[in-house]
Amino acid sequence: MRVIYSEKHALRDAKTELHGGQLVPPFEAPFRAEWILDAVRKQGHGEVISPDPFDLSAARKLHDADYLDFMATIWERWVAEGYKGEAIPACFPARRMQANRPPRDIDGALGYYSFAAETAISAGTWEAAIASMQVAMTGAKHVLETGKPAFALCRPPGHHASIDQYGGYCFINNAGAAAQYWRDNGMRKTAILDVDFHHGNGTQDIFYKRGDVFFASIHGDPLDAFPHFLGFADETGEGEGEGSTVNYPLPPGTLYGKWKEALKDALQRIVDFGAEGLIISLGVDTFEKDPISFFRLSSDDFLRYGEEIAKAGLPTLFCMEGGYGVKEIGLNTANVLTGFEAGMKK
Ligand code: 7XA
Ligand code: ZN
Repeated sequence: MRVIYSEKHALRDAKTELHGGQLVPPFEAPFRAEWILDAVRKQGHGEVISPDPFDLSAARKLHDADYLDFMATIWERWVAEGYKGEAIPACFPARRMQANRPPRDIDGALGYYSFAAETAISAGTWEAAIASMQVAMTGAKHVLETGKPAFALCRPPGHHASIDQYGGYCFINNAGAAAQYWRDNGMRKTAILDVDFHHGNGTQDIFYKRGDVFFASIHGDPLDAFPHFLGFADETGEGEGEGSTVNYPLPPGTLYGKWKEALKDALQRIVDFGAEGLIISLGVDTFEKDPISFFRLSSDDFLRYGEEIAKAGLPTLFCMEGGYGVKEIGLNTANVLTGFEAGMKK
């Protein structure tokens, strides 16, 4: 399978994450991409290419202009303020406050343009985020031109980045940019299936009122898992998007059997929708040993579900999202791709 990878991911190298009341080294760190790249090469998915230099025009159709301007300038502003640490939000527009006036003050702006506090902005973050979007879009281009699958080794991930907020380690919605590329280049309907452990709140937000991009997400019940405030089963889309969002919140301890039922249902819904292409938001934090999640998938389960996805028979792009801490993140990612290729041959 064609793999798209940019060394610029390493520019995203924050030193802090707010976790359990402490500033710890971030779970979302450069070694992740290296481990994953090694493993996909080991399983023979070795044709690795660099991304094309896509500009932000697709991202401008997903994210508000003022959000993108904020992201492009926040680190320089933070340094100019004289702060010594990394940029972390601390004050948010919560219930019964007004969320319609972007503050001039930098602390206010950080809270306005984010939805959570774990993700610290550091030097190079924005450049890496743009490269990650380019990785996804280059994968989308490859799939559209050849009809063959591709793996976009995106880092930083993207599925939490909403119309106007970053968080959950995400800044630009990479899968969304890939879908937008397909839409802008002739595909009438497309689908994003998010199999990361965490709900893809950003992707849902972006496409919630659109009828051209179906969004399905299988994830830890938000009552028990980040991002906590979106991803419930009663969220089904709005306006033109009514019926084109589906959520499968699942409880702590979920094993592959139950998870697979959701997967099969989601794939059927995507086929019924008439999607001409499929983007998988591929997080491997559903693994039983993931340090921040609570599903119980084994390494073999990743092979099996790769095969299931292939049964949909759609041109498919895999975009990397989460998966942390343990060496198996590489094996599990490669297993999905290997399983998918095996499924294509059946
Ligand atoms: O898919 N999203 C992630 O893997 C990021 C989750 C961030 C959780 C932070 C909870 N303190
Ligand atoms: Zn995740």
